[in-house]
Amino acid sequence: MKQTFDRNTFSRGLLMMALGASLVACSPNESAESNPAAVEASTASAIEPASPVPPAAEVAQGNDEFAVTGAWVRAAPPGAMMLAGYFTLNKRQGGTRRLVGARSDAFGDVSIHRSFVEDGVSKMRPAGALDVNPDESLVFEPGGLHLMLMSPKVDVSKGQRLPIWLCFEDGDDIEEIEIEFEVRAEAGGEGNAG
Ligand SMILES: [Cu+2]
Repeated sequence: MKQTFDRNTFSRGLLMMALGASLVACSPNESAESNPAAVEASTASAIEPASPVPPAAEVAQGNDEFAVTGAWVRAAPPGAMMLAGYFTLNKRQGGTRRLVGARSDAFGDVSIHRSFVEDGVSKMRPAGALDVNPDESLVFEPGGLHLMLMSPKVDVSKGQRLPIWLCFEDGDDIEEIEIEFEVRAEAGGEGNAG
């Protein structure tokens, strides 16, 4: 199977950095107001790492344990039988859990794939179960991990929202978490003409 390969890796990396920075920025700095020097230092450090990326107004989906941001499906021409979904998954609390699959009534089949380049040709294969570790982002992005979405049963044109369930190992059970994916031309979303 062939696919077009696009390199958003750099900008996605910046986004991850920004997400990381925003998490750190949540802790209040109580000493800043009473100490002018501290204000200056904290302002400088707050601006520097975040500046390449506009502030993400995006609300995380998921539950108390898993946070999912940037969930989107790449828009495809009418009649396309193969689409791809992307998102960033973070562990909010608790230890390592395994992402074992995904499913959706909107598609005939959903699986987790990983793209790679071999002899200059972009290929992909099933990724198997993936560990989700605390303090680590599991990033599904063009050219890397993706949800392989086969045989759409619903309208998958731009602007549509599709429910996809992420399946996590939970002892002998599977815990399923519903995530809403937006169909977009490219990552970035609102205001991005693509
Ligand atoms: Cu694939």
